[in-house]
Amino acid sequence: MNLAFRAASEAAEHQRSDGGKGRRVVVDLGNESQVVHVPRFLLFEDSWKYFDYLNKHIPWTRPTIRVFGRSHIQPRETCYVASAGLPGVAYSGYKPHAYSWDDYPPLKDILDAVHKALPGSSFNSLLLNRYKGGNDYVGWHSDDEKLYGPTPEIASVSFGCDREFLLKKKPSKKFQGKKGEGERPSKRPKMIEHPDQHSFMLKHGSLLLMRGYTQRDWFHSVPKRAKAEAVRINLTFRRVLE
Ligand SMILES: O=C(O)CCC(=O)C(=O)O
Ligand SMILES: [Mn+2]
Repeated sequence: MNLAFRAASEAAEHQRSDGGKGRRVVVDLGNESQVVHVPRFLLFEDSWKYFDYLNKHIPWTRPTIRVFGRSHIQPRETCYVASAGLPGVAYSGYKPHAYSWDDYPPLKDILDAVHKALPGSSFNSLLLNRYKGGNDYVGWHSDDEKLYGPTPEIASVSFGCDREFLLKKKPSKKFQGKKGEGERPSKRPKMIEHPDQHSFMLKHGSLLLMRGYTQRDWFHSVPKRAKAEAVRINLTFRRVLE
């Protein structure tokens, strides 16, 4: 798809609530997958206070993980916080210790703000990531673990260095459409064309929500960026099913 067409079609899919602060962009990825981007979710100054607190107080670790049968040091630091009594989370052969919300009270304030911005949401766990520079990254993956259910909402709040967040459609397993026999082109329902890659610049104090079938149908990543020298902290709030 050429870039001009892509820009026009994305603009048509976006709903912009207002032009300034609190602007919310809803991107329809097709097939009941959506992303909501709120570039200025938290106030700039408050966001630096959260950044400094998290940078200093979270017990960051760089665990060894297994990818395609080989051990690697995870290319970013991490920590996990969850409500008591939830089933444990595991990814890439690593089972993080679940810290308590009570240990880090500012996380509860951020969680409250997320719940307020997303009526009906009720997150009970949080994966934190710290990218110490442009060599730290998260590769292509989806958070499609069974314990999040078939249509998980994942709310991502970012602090510090701006980093690009990419979404790429998974290859489809089967041919999904069926041509009606003897149907004339003019009678076919109008199809909205959805690009199969998207990019979001996740800025200091921003919120990005993935919902619907985004984890089933799309991969996401935060690639290496030589010029992103400063530290970035990202929080992904999730709901573990009980
Ligand atoms: O850092 C980000 O923006 C995304 C992190 C992520 O995808 C994850 O922790 O699963
Ligand atoms: Mn993820």
